[in-house]
Amino acid sequence: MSDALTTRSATLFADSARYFPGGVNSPVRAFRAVGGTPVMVSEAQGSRVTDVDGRTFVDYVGSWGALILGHAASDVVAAITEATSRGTTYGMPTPYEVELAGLIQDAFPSMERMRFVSSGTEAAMSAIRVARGFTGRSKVVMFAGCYHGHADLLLAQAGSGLLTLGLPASEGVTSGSVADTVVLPYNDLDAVQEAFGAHKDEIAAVIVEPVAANMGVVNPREEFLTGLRELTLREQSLLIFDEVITGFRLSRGGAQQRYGVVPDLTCLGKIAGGGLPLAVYGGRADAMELLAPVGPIYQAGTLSGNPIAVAAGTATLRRLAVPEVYDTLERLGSRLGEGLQAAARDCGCTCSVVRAGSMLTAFFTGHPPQNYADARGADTVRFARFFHGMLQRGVLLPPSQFEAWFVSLAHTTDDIDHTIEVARTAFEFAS
Ligand code: KE4
Repeated sequence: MSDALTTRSATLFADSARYFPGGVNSPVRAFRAVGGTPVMVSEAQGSRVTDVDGRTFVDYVGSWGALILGHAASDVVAAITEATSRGTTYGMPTPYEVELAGLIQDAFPSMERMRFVSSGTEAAMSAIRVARGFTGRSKVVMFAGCYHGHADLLLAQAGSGLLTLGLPASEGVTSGSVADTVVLPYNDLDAVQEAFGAHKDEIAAVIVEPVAANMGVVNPREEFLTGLRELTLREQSLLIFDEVITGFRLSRGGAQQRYGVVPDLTCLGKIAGGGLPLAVYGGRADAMELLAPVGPIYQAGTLSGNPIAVAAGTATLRRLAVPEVYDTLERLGSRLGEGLQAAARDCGCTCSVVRAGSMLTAFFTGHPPQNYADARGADTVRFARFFHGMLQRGVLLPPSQFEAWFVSLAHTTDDIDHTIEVARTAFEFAS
């Protein structure tokens, strides 16, 4: 394991645990899925993070996908600095939000109206509230293995039968909170069809990660997304694409551009805020105009549309408005994905690399997962050994088999080739 790497990290992490449960402000950072002491980051630049022990790593966490330009991108830092000199928050409308909204709507024309919030959780929970208010219905379909933040109604796991209502997936979430949540297998259109039959005229929305990334990267089967679109149109439910990860990642217009499927509502986050606390939900004007102060659906936020976060998002989206950037991301992503798969094959290691653009997951399983049950079959013990094999050699991966690696525009071909070489050794170590 990497404890030898983390002497000062270990000391500081022990200190952190005096304040924060598990020593972290978000569970996955605690390395519980891979063991060892977490990397305690002191700074980051470009494609690299540096820990408190002075160790530098090629970083594929990228703040969980937010930093598509890399760490401390100069134009983002300049925009934040300039915005801060004008004040940090006003609690009043600003022209800066209008400019960012224009950049977002140019990339996502389906977002006829939108609201800025401070997290992906807020975006998803608010989008569902709009869908419920717009349709007058209460039930929500989601998919096992997809994650839409930690709002109670979305911390649900599949009930006993496929069509039974959700069960709490967390202590503290009441059965009442998930009583209207139906959890189905990802990529299973028949199950969705049956759910609409079992809950006729009761389903307000279907929410989906159009390319799943929270069970590791799992691509939609052919016709899955178009099937969801057809079913929700026929049943007069709203289709919500949670593009908090895929938005501006898979293409400038996210998965809905890549797959040509237009949802009724979209959630964005991470990249849209340039790595600062900003997320977005929006879509059909006839639904979004039901929001206060225009209509009867309430949603609010003290720091919604915060000008510093807006500045970071604006600087980021301006950079992404240059079409060539997605050619670069595709080139780097495919080089990494193909190199990793070849390295695993050469080492005789059972590993399936699943990629979508500049994000990927190396599953320690024989076949690319199609859903959560498949993904859960991956060998997490061998992933943990692989993770530490990489960490010890200066490459930081997301510390879980069920997360995505993210390539940024700051990663170089040399970074990718170095990562592949290190992976050859780490695959051996994991075997
Ligand atoms: P936040 O509330 O964490 O800003 O966003 C929730 C969310 C919503 N939708 C999708 C598709 C997401 O991936 C997320 C959050 N992603 C995780 C990473 N898998 C955040 C990392 C963490 O929880 O620390």
